[in-house]
Amino acid sequence: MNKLYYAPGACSIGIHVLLEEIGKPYDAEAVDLRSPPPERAFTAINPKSKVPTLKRDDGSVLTEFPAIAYWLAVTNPAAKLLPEGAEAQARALEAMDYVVATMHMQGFGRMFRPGNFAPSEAYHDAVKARGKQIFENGLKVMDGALAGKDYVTGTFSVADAALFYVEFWAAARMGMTLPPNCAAHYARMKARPAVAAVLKQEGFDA
Ligand SMILES: N[C@@H](CCC(=O)N[C@@H](CS)C(=O)NCC(=O)O)C(=O)O
Repeated sequence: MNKLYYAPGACSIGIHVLLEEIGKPYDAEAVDLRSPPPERAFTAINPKSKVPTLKRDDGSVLTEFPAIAYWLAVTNPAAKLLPEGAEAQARALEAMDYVVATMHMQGFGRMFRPGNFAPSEAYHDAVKARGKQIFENGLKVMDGALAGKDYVTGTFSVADAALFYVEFWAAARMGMTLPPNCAAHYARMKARPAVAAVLKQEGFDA
């Protein structure tokens, strides 16, 4: 059985949603990210000490959100986690990469861990402000991508699971107002039984 290592409310929530959408049994173990990586037992499983981490049936470990999402999609075709056709699939991967690499790592990364970008505290407010700018611009880009559509590529895909986790951070954790198409997408995602189940499992109100 696949086993997801996650932290409640972390980016791993997107992979948790995909596992629920697939509907096959899986294990999930919460990891405490508060201690420094060398002190985490979990570091022995994933030397990067990051969630999401997926330990698969054969014991091998897969890391990085886009790689896990892609692998789950191609190994579970019945769940239709990728749209049909090369163009739509490329668009799903494009959106997922933008969410993870830019909105999360460059945007939220600056807001939550300014010390990773500038050792001197004197620059931390400026780093956080730049992170917020990157994140808000990301929301604008994704709002445009959603225009006239229920999901990023029209039908639900891995891209929506990625977009959901940054929408969740923005709306539920930071109290930000989402632009209209993202707000509708976030509501639509929360109405999916898989998303409601994951929010409950991770200890959040749906
Ligand atoms: N590039 C990684 C990012 C994963 C990541 O940054 N995860 C965060 C939680 S949202 C984490 O595990 N942080 C723990 C730490 O930095 O010590 C991915 O795509 O999976």
